Amino acid sequence: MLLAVPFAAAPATASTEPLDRVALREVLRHQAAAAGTGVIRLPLERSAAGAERGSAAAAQGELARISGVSRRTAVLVGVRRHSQLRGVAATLRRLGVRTESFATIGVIAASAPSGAALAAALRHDGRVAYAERDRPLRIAADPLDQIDPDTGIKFTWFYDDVRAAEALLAAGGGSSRTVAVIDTGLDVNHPEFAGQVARTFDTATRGTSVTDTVGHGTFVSGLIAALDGNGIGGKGVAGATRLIAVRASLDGGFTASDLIRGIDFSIRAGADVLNMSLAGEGFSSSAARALETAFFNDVLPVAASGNRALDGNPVEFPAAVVGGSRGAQGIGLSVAATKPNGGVAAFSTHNRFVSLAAPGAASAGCEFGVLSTLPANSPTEWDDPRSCSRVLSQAGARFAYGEGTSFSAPITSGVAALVWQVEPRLASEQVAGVLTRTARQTLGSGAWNEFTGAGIVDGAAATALARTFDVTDPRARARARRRPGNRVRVAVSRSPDRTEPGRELAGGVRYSLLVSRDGGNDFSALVGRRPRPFSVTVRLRGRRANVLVATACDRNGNCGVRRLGRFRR
Ligand SMILES: [Ca+2]
Ligand SMILES: [Ca+2]
Repeated sequence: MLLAVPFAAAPATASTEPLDRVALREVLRHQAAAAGTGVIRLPLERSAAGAERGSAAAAQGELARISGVSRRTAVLVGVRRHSQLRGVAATLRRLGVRTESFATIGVIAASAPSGAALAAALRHDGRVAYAERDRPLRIAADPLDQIDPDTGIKFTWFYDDVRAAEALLAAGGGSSRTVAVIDTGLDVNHPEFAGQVARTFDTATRGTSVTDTVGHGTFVSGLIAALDGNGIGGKGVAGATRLIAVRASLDGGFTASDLIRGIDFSIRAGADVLNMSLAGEGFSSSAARALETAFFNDVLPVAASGNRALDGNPVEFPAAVVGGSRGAQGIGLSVAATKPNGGVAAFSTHNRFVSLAAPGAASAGCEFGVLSTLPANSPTEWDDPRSCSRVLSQAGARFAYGEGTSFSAPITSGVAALVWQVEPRLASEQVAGVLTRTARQTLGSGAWNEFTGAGIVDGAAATALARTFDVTDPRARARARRRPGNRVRVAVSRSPDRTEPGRELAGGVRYSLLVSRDGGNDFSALVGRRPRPFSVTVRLRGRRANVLVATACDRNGNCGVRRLGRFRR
């Protein structure tokens, strides 16, 4: 399934440094807990310095294209600061523009009678970080992606391949974590999902009906949560793990705003894993903001790397936003597809953002794949006569094989939920780290490569590591003293890393100093990721209180936080 978002902005978000982000999240979490607030807003100050910097020319080009649209046009507008969201929305409404604000990610979805007036209003508005088109996207599931079930190999080979049984045993049969599947919907009446669906949401109507006429969302969901031992069909890798079914598409086509609405809903609904079995060219700053917001709320995005290796192998999104570069930690996982022999699927998109791999392809031709659930309603894509798949029926329920990185992502999402169950204190990117560290490499020397990433997901090894993973933060130690001339002297002391008995010690403590110039709303790194303690003199700025916070983070990203106080000029 393709998400062809031909946006102009540069794919620059992957360059942000994970440990700074982790430290900042820890500070924001402490703050949110103290204030009793729920969802953490994306720190736009930091985001503006990272994601959008350097794309000014691209942004101007995008505005010029918006300006050239004479009919009704849908645009996504990113503000520089959260406090500006209402004002920018009001400005747009005065122009006759319909607006929908996403307060947590600092984005406004706008629908304007024409592009020209909109572009004119936005071009010189200092509150606007960027504007980008929200184009409709095409359905692009290849009918040849499905296969004939008449093979000699086990229906549920993918389940054994990622050692799901061992992972389920370690997790006690399932996970209390919730996986949100942002897709084409779900057949909630399919017997394989009895009791497995926590919530449903349709991004178009904001209602709860998520009837899946494509089949893709139901298929993806079955790989995670299809019931084992109910006498029909196959089984998902995550056992008794609940789903949030988010329908972002009626026909396999998506827009960036559908995706954002789905991510925003999922974060609010308390999802822990976001499964995105959709991929396409073109980078959306707004979708990147939504995914960064997921990170700050401890939600793990898992995305299909894409199916276009044989079609020019373009870098595809959202996978390239969530996967780290060349095996480094990102905010989530970009998942490639492998065959029963462990080799990578020929169609599996490969690039430096691929994190790891999971089953999602046949041995050869179109005669294999992974088995999952189909909705009762037809015709789905699997019912298309051009598809080489045979649909199986059991007790009125339907099943089929499928191929694609679309199906590797949910297998990974399901195992991620199990890892999280074994060690609930893991942060989202630590769950990702556990999966990549324990992946079984099937290609090359064992090191990361752009085809299978760190290797194939291994549920047994991952849940074993989760039991010994260091989740204890170093105790941050620092002092701040007022100095003449509106200065504060900060001395950061050494923090030996800590862990629990019987666990690994992550070590490698890095020290940072964060500052807020506006009383504690927006924080940025004043000193980042030093390997040794340091002292620094901070000059106070602005009219509002300057808040100083020291952090000490170990190699696993466990951060101790020490608030040094509020200082005014
Ligand atoms: Ca079953
Ligand atoms: Ca530690």
